[in-house]
Amino acid sequence: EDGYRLWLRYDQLKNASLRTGYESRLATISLPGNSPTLQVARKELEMALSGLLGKMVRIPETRNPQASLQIEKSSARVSAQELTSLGEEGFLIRSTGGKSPLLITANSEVGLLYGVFHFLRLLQTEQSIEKLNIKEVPRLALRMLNHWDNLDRTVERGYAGFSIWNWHTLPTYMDQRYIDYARANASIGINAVSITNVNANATILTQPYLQKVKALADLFRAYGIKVYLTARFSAPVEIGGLKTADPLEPAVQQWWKDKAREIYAIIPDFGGFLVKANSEGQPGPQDYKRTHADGANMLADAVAPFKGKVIWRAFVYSAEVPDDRHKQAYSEFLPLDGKFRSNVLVQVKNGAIDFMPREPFHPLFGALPKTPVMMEFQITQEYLGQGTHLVYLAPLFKECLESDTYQKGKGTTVASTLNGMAGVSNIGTDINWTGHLFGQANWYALGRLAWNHELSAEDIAKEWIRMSFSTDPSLVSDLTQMMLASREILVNYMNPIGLHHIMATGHHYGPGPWVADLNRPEWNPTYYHRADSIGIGFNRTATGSDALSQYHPDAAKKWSDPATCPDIDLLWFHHLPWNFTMRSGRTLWNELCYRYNLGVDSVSWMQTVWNRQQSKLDAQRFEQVKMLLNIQHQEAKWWRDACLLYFQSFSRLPIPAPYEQPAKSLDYYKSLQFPYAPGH
Ligand code: BDP
Repeated sequence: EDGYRLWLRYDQLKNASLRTGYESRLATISLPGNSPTLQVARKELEMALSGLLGKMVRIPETRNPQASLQIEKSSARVSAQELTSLGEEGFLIRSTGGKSPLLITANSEVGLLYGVFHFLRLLQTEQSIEKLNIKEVPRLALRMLNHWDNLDRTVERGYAGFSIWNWHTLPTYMDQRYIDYARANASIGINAVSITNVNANATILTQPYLQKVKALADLFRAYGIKVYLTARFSAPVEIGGLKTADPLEPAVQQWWKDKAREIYAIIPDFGGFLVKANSEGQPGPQDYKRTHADGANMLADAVAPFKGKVIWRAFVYSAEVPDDRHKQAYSEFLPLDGKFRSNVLVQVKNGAIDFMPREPFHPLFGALPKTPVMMEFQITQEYLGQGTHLVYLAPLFKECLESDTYQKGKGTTVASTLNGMAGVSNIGTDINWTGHLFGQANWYALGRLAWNHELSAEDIAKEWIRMSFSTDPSLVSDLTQMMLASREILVNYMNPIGLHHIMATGHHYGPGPWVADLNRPEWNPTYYHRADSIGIGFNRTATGSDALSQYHPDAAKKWSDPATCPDIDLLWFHHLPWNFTMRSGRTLWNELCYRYNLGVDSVSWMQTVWNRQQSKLDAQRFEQVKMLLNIQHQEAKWWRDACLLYFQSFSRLPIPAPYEQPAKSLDYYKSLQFPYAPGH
């Protein structure tokens, strides 16, 4: 068991009576047609049922009106009204019991494929299929993975090996991984993938590379997945021979129009461009004193005739250093609301800083009523223990999605303001795809939540565990508890009480709260925690940077006063004295000590939970996770000791007696170097 099969394992069901029940209910299957998508659906069903039922299952291409499972487009057994309500990608699974056939229907073939995967999930998780009436319609039209993969196959912030795209052997050699990748994505409803790094390389837009991209797009089409590319804003200069990339320059506009036509001639359903501009040194319209809207609209006009989209990222940096980086994207984009073409989506990270273990939601959500907005989550764990820590991210995703922006009155959740959702991929060439086995759950959760943000983190965890390991109730319950707690555990040992961005420089691996020598002030951890002899935290209220004013007053209210600000966000919004009294009755300093220690102890608890399920787990995956939990435990201690020692140099207070005292000196922790840690 190396984890390669992800959640699509299809081993024989252990419960014999359940198996027999399924077998008789699925004795004959009608799935007429042989289009690429239907062939994919048929093959998946054949493989899955053969595995789950432990006997060879073959499904003919012809219609069989007597079959016990009917899979058909726009079924006459369903009212026209009901069919309409399914939209383009929704599906219906219905069984009325008795001898009447089971039905999977949808308006499109991809909808049928989604229905098939959903149905298989029911079998994998051992649900009854006797009386089903399942109607699923995706909440968001655009459900996307963003790969930060470079053409040399390194992956920015990738911790699972190299890029799965082998640009050298494409387009002729089609790796089996591409197929399994598409299956996995289709099984959770991902319908778009951007395959290149946002720190873009214009070479991807040249003919030889477009032919390689075409090979992937041709394969992914059957799975309902559209391919997007990142567009380097300066491409007209770098590969087009122009002197400028000014978006208002007609020659530049024409270059992009020609490029779009060239791409669409090769990939007729090309999704469009994802763009990072004027951010962290990337070129952009501001290089020519134009706005983000000018840049986005130029590209939008180029792809519009082909129904393409432009996804423009709001993760920007201005040349001048802002008084608070928190305010940057909002200040830049708010005045542009209503100025973007209709085929532009603005992609906003979940929080205003950068994929921290915990961030309040980004103030742009709900603040751009005239602009379609997409969520950008990070699945790869850049700031969350990278490839070595077990952190289930659905609670983080949910916390943000359910936050109330109040922008259209109470209950305007972040989720309700979205037009799409993207996750920065954690996929690489590692045998189990994601490095840490539990990273698979984060890929899975992103897809499931993009499909339906109302699913609970717990239900998603349970599905994933049942499909990935087993349906044994004690195993499911233990692993679910561990997964649900894991994010808060990491927050405790890394960034408790609203602390953020105190990671080491560049690679962001391990603690570096002391770092103060980077070029831009807002790259330094000291900028974020602001520890001094009086206290710690970033004052973002009206008496500080006033980032709070970027939120709707009703959303900001609870944060504005330390007395009402939830503990989890306290030092995000306030600079408080070391002896400030917390809700727990502890002083702030003692609470910090408590949280860091709780984090470490909780990793021990995760180890206990994992170890006690050993007999129900296969040896290979058990050992792998066990070893990684050992690392996580060591690193949690490292975080605790390094941070407490450093903050102690300001608080001048003792680490209370019950807690383990740091093993080494602050200088020791500061001296640690990681020259080969995966970074940029
Ligand atoms: C930061 C990463 C950097 C990315 C950047 C981005 O450290 O590698 O290029 O985000 O989102 O989190 O563009």
